Amino acid sequence: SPDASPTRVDALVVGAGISGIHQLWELRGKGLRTVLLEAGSGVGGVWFWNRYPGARFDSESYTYGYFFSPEILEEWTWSEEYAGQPETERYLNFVADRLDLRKDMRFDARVVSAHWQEDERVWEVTTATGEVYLTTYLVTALGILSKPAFPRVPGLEDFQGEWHHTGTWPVADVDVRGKRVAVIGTGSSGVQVIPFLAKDAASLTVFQRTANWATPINNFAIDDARAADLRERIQEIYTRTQETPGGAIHAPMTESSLALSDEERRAVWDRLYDAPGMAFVLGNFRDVALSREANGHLTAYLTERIRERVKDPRTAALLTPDDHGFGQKRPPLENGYYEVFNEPHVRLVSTVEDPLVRYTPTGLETAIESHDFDVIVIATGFVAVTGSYESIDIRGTGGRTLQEHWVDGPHTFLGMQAAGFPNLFLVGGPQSSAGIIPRVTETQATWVANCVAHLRDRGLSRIETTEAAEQEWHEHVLSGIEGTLQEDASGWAFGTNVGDGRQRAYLLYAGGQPQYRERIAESAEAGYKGFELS
Ligand code: NA7
Repeated sequence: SPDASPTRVDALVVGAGISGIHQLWELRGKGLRTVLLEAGSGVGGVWFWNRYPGARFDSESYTYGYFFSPEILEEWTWSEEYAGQPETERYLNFVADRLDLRKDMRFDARVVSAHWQEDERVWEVTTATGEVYLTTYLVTALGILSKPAFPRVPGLEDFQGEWHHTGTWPVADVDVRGKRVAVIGTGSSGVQVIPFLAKDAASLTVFQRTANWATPINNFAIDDARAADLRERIQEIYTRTQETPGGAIHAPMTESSLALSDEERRAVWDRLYDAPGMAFVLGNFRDVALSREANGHLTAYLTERIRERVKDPRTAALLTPDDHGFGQKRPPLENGYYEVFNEPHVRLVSTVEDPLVRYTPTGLETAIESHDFDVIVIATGFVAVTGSYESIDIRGTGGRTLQEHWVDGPHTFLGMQAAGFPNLFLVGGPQSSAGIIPRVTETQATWVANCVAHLRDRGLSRIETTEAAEQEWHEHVLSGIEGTLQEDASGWAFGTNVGDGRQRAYLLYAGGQPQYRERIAESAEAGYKGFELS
């Protein structure tokens, strides 16, 4: 009840996703009284909420999971190279149980505010049900893709049918058999869910604003021999993830694609197109990310592949991006996506040609047509990275809100802290992540636990970064995309997908994971340079 006295802890973690779970384990390992609050009713984060059919890793399962625990590595075996959502959710539940983490987790506990109390040097954290926690250290592990973004189309409350956002899919099965189904959005989520909906629906209408450069995932089952081999090589695999920019086993090829002949390039791309996972995306020629000409050759190649797979030339043309190069938006991985559009009951509508106007009681109205649907699936993505922070009233010194601090886009030092917000650590927050997020957040979770132990061991209880340090990091973050095709890219990594007038700001970190790890380690080794300790 709201009158109950606050619970006092040393550290509080928000979020029981893959990062928060690890953070809880690390803090507990330092002997800190730690509690974790989670809005959902179970562990998993992204893998709890995104339970739409077809939701799946597109990084190798074993490079996405945890490496810190020998027990977990020994006792868990992935069944597929790219595990589906149910398996990943099972995995995270297994970890929570195996490491006995559940006893410090509180579910259905949505944090609504966190206010810094300078006098007592505590964060006062309040949940939607009025529970209050006082904590010396606050760690947000909110996930970079957790706050759903909706089309700015009125009338959803009028729609009498069933609707679901892919990012908050219900636990109960959604049965679309024999139903008229709509999907809005063709990013990674749309591209994953569409083939599954097409299989069961009586009709499927896909509303596409922007086509994406999707390439095949080429998933496969992990048999006993491969499982044994992976187990044997796991340290080698881990070392590889620590060396590549994206924390993946794939890394770009340094040779110039422009130095090759058309035939030579095509041979490489044919091979990558048939290779599993992110090989095509992350293992492509480096110059594709730097040179418009190189990128143009690649998109010409992919345009041909789309034409080969989609029978109707007009549909194929609509499915071919005309507004961005390969990699300027995060490319989806697909399994039979393009072939879906050859089926007679599937229709593609471009909302550029025929914009969505409103939801109606029976469906959706576009500028030129009225559509009836039983189910509408909203696959329009997320208010990425900072969106989850906007849902919490976070106030630092002097009552200043984090939203005020970030009004021109996020400002942090090392992606770990914001000036004016002492003892608040961001794990998987802005200006720190890109690539395989758990490979970044594991580094951060360890760093945070070491930092807190460092303070405790010296009788200190306050750490805060400075605006000067933030400024320096800001420049460093921007330098990571300078001279690359990311400079004029758009999409969720820049917040431009939301369409609410927010300023375009780069939300990720493009300097590569090895450099990121180096930077945060350097600061720690220098006694937490860029922070004030007291
Ligand atoms: P994404 O990648 O942001 O994709 C959302 C899609 O929804 C994208 O195609 C958007 O088009 C589209 N969209 C957004 N608003 C509208 C409206 N109003 N009408 C039509 N279409 C719209 O989110 P996902 O959930 O697919 O994937 C997120 C990440 O998760 C992904 O990158 C992986 O890292 C995992 P747009 O391109 O904005 O024009």
